[in-house]
Amino acid sequence: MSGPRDILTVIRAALAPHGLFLRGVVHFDEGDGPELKKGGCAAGVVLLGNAGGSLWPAFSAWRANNPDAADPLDTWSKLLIRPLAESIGAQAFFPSDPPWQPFQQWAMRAEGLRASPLGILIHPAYGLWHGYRAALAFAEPLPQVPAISGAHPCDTCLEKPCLTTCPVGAVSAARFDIAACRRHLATGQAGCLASGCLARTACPVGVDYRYPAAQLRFHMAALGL
Ligand code: B12
Ligand code: SF4
Ligand code: SF4
Repeated sequence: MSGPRDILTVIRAALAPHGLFLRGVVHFDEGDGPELKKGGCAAGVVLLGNAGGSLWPAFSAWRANNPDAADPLDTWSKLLIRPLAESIGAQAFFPSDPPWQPFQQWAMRAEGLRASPLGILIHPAYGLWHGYRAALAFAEPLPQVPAISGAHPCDTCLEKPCLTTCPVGAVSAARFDIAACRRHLATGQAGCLASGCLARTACPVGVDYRYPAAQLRFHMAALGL
């Protein structure tokens, strides 16, 4: 039987070929974790996600063979992660499934990240170019995984170009105006739909992790729906 540290090794090994990573581990006080189907609350969750375009080669190869799949990125993630969860006695939660689990709060606790003015969490290395694909919840306590240490990049970014680049002013420190953004995307003429959110792209952190053009188009099409 695998010990807790072995479980993290098993998870890392199972996901690496698909461009997904173990992003961090959250430890809950008794009763604070998400409720489990088998009863009780989780003692911890393991966050899984992508850094930069890491998932794109595996995902796009799968998609080429499954062109009609609905919600393709969620479907692909579930096909990979549900069997893994079952094999190691975990329950999988997915970020887009209602009721929404607090993935960003979990990521702040697990990885020591903070929010950018865009609402997206910023990572010191990956910048705004990362995301979460699932959380594996366990009834038993999990091993410690160190959080990232270091300064919050936005604190030392004096010009904050992410707040001044949106062509329709949809982005402000107070809120993200999704209706204004979608109206703009619906015109189809702007750079955003074709080459990604200009506000996100304006950030100078993590430029080497910027998503490949096809992935940017895929996410923008989903946001514009
Ligand atoms: C609903 C939602 C949206 C809504 C926002 C509505 C709103 N005001 O909350 C819309 C459709 C606008 C949206 C857009 C995007 N989203 Co979104 N979204 C979510 C979702 C599914 C639920 C958020 C929620 O309410 N959670 C429940 C609460 C209890 O959890 P929480 O951790 O406390 O929630 C935090 C967020 O709500 C955050 N927040 C509040 N307002 C906004 C607004 C935006 C734009 C974002 C990103 C976060 C955010 O503050 C909360 C406190 O920390 C999450 C996944 C998830 N389960 O959290 C993804 C999520 C937050 N989104 C994500 C992303 C990447 C985006 C987009 C960049 C996607 C894209 N296609 O480009 C855009 C942002 C565009 C931009 N210009 O910045 C990522 C963020 C990853 C990261 N690095 O932090 C998440 C975690 C999904 C994932 N799979 O990784 N999103
Ligand atoms: S442009 Fe500056 S303030 Fe905006 S997300 Fe990037 S580092 Fe943070
Ligand atoms: S996608 Fe374009 S319109 Fe929407 S918030 Fe980003 S810069 Fe603004």
